[in-house]
Amino acid sequence: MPFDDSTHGYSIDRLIYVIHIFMILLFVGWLIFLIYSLIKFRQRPGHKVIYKENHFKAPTYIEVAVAIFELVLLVGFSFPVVHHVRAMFPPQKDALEIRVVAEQFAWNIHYPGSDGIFGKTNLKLISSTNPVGLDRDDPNAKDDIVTINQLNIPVHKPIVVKLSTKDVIHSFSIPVMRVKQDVIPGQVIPVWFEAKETGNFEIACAQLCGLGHYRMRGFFNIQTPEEFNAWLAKNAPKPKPKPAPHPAQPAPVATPPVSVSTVGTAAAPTTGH
Ligand SMILES: [Cu+2]
Repeated sequence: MPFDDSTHGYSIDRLIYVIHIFMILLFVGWLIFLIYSLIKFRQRPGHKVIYKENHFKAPTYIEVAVAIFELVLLVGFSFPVVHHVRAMFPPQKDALEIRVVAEQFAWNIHYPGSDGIFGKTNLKLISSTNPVGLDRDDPNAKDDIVTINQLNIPVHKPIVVKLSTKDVIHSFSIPVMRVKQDVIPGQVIPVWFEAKETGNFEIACAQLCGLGHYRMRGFFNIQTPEEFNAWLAKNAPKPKPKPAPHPAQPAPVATPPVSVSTVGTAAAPTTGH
């Protein structure tokens, strides 16, 4: 298992271990039975095949025991984990909400900025320099931060990531957070996690989403709250510089218009001779 840095990771890991131990037991049990049958019922002189059904009690008991154990796995282990990880979202006031918009082939990561409110986005504003279509005229958007393939979070704080995609199905995967969620066109899917320790890790796209799939490697940095705030401040949009007042200058001397036909043949000014 990869390093587990999330508060809920142990419950997922435990479930995976229990299922694997159970599968190993089943595999070994069936293998022993298969080898036993191959030897016991092999063709040999003095033994004839009997085409008659025999009813044994033992297989029925074993089958029932396996079914009961699977039910325990499902109800006792899986349901609580799924409930905790997928339904018990942290209260909004305690969590940091981040939007992640997937596209071929990048993760666009949108932070609400210091006001904690996401600015409006608009499909029509999406461009190569504005990958999430943020409306910078919206007052709430003024402090919003958008990064590409760079997800920074503070440690010991619940993080809610709202996942969406511009094009195809991607899969948002952070192994150290035990998070893997398909990102579906037309849907906004929330996931949450909380980091236990600081460190630098990676985001992967876990669905083959096209030729550039491999490029959807993102960087996932878990920072101390101080480092995170400093990072936010560093990446905050700079206020637009006010246009400098026009200095009182004489109007530039208008150059005489050059007609198109003379451009190629116009002689260079002969000043300085
Ligand atoms: Cu992808």
